Amino acid sequence: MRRRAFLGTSLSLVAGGLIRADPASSITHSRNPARGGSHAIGSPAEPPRPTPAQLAWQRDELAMFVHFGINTFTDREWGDGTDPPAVFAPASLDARQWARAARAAGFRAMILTAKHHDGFCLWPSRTTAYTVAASPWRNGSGDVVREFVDACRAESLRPGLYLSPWDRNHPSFGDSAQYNDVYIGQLTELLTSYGPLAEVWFDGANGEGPDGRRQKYDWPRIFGTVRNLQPDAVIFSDAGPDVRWCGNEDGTAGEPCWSMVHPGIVPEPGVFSDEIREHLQHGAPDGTVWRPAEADTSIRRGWFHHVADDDSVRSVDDLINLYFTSVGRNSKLLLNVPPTRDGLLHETDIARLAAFRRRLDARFETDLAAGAKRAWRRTGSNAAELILEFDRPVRIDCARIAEDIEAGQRVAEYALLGSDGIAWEALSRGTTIGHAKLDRFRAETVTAVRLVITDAVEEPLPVRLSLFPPAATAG
Ligand code: FUL
Repeated sequence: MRRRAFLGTSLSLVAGGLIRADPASSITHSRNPARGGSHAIGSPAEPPRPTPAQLAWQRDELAMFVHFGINTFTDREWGDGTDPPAVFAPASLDARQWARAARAAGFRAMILTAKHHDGFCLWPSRTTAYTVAASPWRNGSGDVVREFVDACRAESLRPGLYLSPWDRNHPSFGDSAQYNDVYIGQLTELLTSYGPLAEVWFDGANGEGPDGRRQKYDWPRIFGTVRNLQPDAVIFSDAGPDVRWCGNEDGTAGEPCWSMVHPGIVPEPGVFSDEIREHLQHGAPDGTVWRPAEADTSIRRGWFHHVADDDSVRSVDDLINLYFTSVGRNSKLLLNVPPTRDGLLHETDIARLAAFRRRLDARFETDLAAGAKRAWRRTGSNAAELILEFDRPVRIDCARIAEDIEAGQRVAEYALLGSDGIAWEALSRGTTIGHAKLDRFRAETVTAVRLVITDAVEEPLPVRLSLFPPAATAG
């Protein structure tokens, strides 16, 4: 459901604004201090490294997206901003139920659509009358954002908020300077009233305002406002500056998936081209900033809950595949699970999430590599190998490989080989590793395993390798 400007050229960022904070470009570069490491030919002079906030973001691995708002009640995906607040009437909204389901399924963060493209604010914003305060819910004294962040904290989830730049209700939308002030006002309310946020999510979808007016967003000011008010939050958008979109809404990161990018290729959110899509998917081995990819998708066909989709919630197999193509490709999975009109997650979705967790736990329960004898050796300036020897034959069909990304992402090509004591055979081959690379392969019984790194952008450092036996139910 993305609608984006499809442009081949870079746009210059809009200047001016009330709160003149760091421009995005200086934010981008100053937050990537170089630390240690020798440089292989072709690598940047100061190789990018993750900030503590980016590290925490990636280590979450799973975040739940919560699309909820006017559309939930009108059975739409994109409201046009004309639906009356009176339709917003969840009978039994319980954000704690969302958070409990997320936590039980192993999610570590949760992101709520505080405002979607229809402009309806789930908190009582002072910038517009189009909010929950004008709805019958809790007699107009409710605040979904408050209940959401409280529920996240009660369940030890890190809260994040989505604030759609595109606003189909606000009369100033399309009058760029005026709407930028409104948007900064909304952002400021969200960033100052609800405690620490882990992530602020900026959508790239952007249609026209009244009479076809095009809004020019002041991205430097928007990103600067987040940096000033929530310095520990990561900022997500197509263009970062901290976390980038993976380039599709299927929950599928690219192969390779570098955490480094060239910031000039993705100039600002909502600008799209084939080149940009490729870059978002793959990043670049010589990218100059650290900007890992987030893979977002929905557990249902739509982002919002529709009764018609109740029978087509993703299967456990499908969710497991998603995990392998996102977390398992050095990305993070942001899985949308939309509440119903009651304000509760649907029982089917909850059951599916619980089954997903059971399957994941079973899949990764027994790390057979834990008991193996290990040897790591460098075999060249950008090559190395890890050898694992078992004291008895083991049957394996899945590997988790991990680099210590605090020291950057280095490996560019590898092969995983297994030996039955007589001959070596390839189990899997890959390119990048990063935070996690998950490989599934035909089950083999082996007495030794070699991870052979044949290319790296910096001197390869020891990697972690875990090996798993075939699960009772394949996953
Ligand atoms: C898109 C939006 O248009 C969808 O409605 C949804 O919010 C998705 C996450 O991003 O760009």
